[in-house]
Amino acid sequence: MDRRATRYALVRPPSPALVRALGQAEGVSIDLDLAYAQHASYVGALRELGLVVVELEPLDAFPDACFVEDTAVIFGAHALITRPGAPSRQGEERSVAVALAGLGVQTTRMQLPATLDGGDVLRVGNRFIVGRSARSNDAGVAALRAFATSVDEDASVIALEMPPDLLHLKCHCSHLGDDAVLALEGLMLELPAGTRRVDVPTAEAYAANAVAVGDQVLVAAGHPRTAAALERAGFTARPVFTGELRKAAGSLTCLSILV
Ligand code: CIR
Repeated sequence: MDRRATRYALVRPPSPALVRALGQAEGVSIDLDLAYAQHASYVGALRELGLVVVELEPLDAFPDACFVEDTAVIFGAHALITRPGAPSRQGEERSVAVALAGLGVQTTRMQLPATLDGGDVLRVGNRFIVGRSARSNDAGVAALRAFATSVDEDASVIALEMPPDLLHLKCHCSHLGDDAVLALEGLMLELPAGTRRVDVPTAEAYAANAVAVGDQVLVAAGHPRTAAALERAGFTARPVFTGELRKAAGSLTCLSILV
């Protein structure tokens, strides 16, 4: 398997259309200026981790386009370009595919009737755990399996049924490198032997989605018990504020694709 270090972060700033993004609760409104500022500070934090940030153009025709993670699954020098599960998001992936190809990533396109959101895919080494959700269907899981095993014949893909009220698997867990995960306490995950697990208390569930680069972890601000658990496990927790993006069901990993 390709174990190159992460070098690039692909991001897309929100456009004014963000106010129409999916997943907003009744009566909640997004402050666009604050959303732009929080996105910019997230991007700044990625740069501080030493990543080269590639910024895609905002897409006004796609209110959810800043949540780039859902459009691609990276595996070493390869990417599966998804068909996002929400019809209003299908098409976001086109410019992501072009940008990834420009970085030298080998891209594979997912075909009808498959749908899959990158937010449903947790990878630990060459094991993929994928949420079967309202966004990611059986054909999407099969396409992920075909992709993963074409890159590494020993790769495995395990599907996990998501409860209807959970948008994505990674709302409740995230990858901390090839041998560790951050996960909501009680979440059952079939992790490879030897994987370290850092548990997130239920009261801080939103913080289970974090972005790790080496031993540095961007974690949602205001979740001190999760930050402390990460520090105890040897990571450095770096709080970032994404409250306005959270109003559109966004968390931290969804705002970037790490290559
Ligand atoms: C959506 O519902 O598709 C967006 N409003 C939020 C997507 C969040 N994606 C992610 O966490 N991977």
